[in-house]
Amino acid sequence: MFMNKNQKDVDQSDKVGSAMGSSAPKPTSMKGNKNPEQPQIPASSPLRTDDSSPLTTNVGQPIADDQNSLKAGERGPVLLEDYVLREKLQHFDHERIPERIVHARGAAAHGYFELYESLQDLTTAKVLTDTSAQTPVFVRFSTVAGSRGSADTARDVRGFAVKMYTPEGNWDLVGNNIPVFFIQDAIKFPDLIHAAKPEPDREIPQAATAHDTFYDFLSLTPESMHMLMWIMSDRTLPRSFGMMEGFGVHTFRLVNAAGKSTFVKFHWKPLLGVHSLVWDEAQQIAGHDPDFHRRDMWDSIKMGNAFEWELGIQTLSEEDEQKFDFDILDATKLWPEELLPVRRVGKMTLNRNPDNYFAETEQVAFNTTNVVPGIDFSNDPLLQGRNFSYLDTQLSRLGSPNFTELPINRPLVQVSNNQRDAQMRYTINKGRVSYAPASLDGHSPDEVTPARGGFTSYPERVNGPKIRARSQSFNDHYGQAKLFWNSMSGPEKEHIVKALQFELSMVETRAVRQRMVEHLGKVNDMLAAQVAAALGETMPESDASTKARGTADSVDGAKQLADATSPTTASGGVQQSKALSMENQPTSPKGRKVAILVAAGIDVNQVKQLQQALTKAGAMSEIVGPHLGMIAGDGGELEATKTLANASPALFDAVFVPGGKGAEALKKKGDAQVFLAQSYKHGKAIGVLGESVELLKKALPDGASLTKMGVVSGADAGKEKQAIQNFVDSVGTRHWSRTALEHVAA
Ligand code: HDE
Repeated sequence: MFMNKNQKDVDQSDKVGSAMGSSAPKPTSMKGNKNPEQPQIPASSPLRTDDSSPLTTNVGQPIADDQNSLKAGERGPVLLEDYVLREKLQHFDHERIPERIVHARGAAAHGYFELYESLQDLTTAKVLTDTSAQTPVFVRFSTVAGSRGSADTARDVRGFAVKMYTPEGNWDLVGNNIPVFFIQDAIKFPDLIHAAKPEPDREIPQAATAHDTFYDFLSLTPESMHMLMWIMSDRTLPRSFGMMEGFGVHTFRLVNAAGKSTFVKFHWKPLLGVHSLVWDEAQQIAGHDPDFHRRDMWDSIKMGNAFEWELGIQTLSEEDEQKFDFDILDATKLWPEELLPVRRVGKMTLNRNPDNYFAETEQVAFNTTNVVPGIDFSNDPLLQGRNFSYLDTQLSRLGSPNFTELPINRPLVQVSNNQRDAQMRYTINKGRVSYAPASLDGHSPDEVTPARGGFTSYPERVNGPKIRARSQSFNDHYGQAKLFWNSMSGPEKEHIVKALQFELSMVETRAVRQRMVEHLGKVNDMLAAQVAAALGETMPESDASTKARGTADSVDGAKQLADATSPTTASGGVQQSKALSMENQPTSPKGRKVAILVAAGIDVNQVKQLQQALTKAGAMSEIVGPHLGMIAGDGGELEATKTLANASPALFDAVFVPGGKGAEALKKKGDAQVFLAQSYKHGKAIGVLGESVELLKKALPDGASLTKMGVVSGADAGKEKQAIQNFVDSVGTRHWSRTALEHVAA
């Protein structure tokens, strides 16, 4: 019999789980799990092939000719007998599964989670108590509204779904990069998504909320106002998946060995800090590189820059459930960190790219009900609805209840129960018993008591009438929207204003625009006035609105907005929360990308020094030349990997132009000037040395700040080294207070 070379190593036994793809999480890293029954993943698997394998059909027959179909004569008709052709085309015809109705576009990576300190006072979950374990994880990031083929940088919430392969089964924390949600009850979710998705008659617009149906729904759903502030903020334009926070959103429970329950909110805090793009950049990137985020993650991990987050928890005792002026079961509310601080308890590292997009990233199936003993649900009505929805979705998406047997979805621990059969059953169970109670098989598998680690639901006392209603305590819809607005810096507020001006200007129905302005007026006068002004709508006269209209477009806009605050409610007395602003986030050049503009005659030593310093700092760079390939410079040659025609400044975090004669040639190039002007306008670090200082001057209008706020210029010979280091240090930072921004033509 012919045997594929990968097959010969494989354990061919019919033991449960004996054949998992090598793409599955590697159990070897799970130090804590000593279960002898645990399936061993073979180093190679019959499910995996590589390019050097002999070509076969799907049942292993060797194929001699895969280039020509079987014909009756060289010029004759193709024969139905050609099973090689039919198998290949039929496989192809069925190569897609239904895309996710939400979160269709995503990218994922493997990694692991390590706990800093045991949380045994709060929970029995091994993943949160065993500090010696390294728990494998698979994390999928996604946009919500767009289809699979849409662009990464659409203004949208990002999904942040974490699957942990723990010794007690899989724990899925299916969260977002925003801590709250649009609606309070799951029964409204289909309406929300129908309103956000392309309009059903015209299938327009793709991956965008800027249209009538979305704002029609929001304007009639005041509970969405807090979330609206978040989605109009820079949070929906992340610079990188690795520079986003993650949130479990809902209130969950932790339950300890004594059966005591504590409410908990989960957070992921990125070690690279939280950073964003600007809207203009995001739009350009959608054209230049729709795969921007997935490429960034792939390249970063490939070059050894793992993405890292700390797991944070906010906890609240059962006794304090009713302590605040917001309801902890309401997913449109966050717990201000000033009120309930985040305790950082562990670290997640993503350091391995998937082997196969479809087998892993597309087929991974998250489910909010995948919790482990010691973690339980609250009565948040949004979470309760999700607890039905995810399994239901996976059944229709993956076509069979056996999707849990796919390598990426399989837990690393033994699965044993009496469930059998169904489409695509992969496990070969042995014996006569597939029911319980059963004496024929020694009562195996048998239930596990809670004392021995079996999952048991927290016995919360529930008593109430059967009723379709919402608690009064869910009624405040503007308090935390104000808290968020108050907490933003001037430039962040300006970005929110501009986002709303843009989005609502795309709404054709005037009544919807007006309703939205009215809602904004309940958040902040000046915010509403500025949006109203751009829409040509009127606001009731007030001091703030008159003042705001006067400054709608002025240089001082951000400064004045910084002072525009509103007294809040539903926030436990916290009026402003530093944790909500991105202003004070750590910055570093790590994971950033720098464009180095060059032309013949450029100073090659400066480029080499810069590249060295960037590599040391964990940053990437590309040489952008007049053409691809070698460019002769002063002191050697450089290889250009991009050209001004295919490298938009939007794809880079900073730009550097070395000195030397080449600067003269660049000065004559409009594209080079636009490159610098746009980088300036978007607040990015700019480094110009020697002769290139003149190029920058030419690119910017009078009054632009040339020597500070992220512009590093070194005209003096001998000071280049310091200038290069200063530039590298500022690569991860945006400089919002630059002057003359509105005069920059880019
Ligand atoms: Fe989801 N959501 N969702 N969601 N969600 C899905 O499941 C749903 C909600 C989130 O990378 C679907 O497998 C309902 C909140 C992420 O594969 C579906 C409700 C949050 C992902 C579904 C919500 C999320 C999904 C579509 C309201 C943040 C992507 C495909 C009750 C806490 C997971 C799928 C991945 C995916 C239903 C609300 C996050 C249809 C009914 C709130 C990150 O089952």
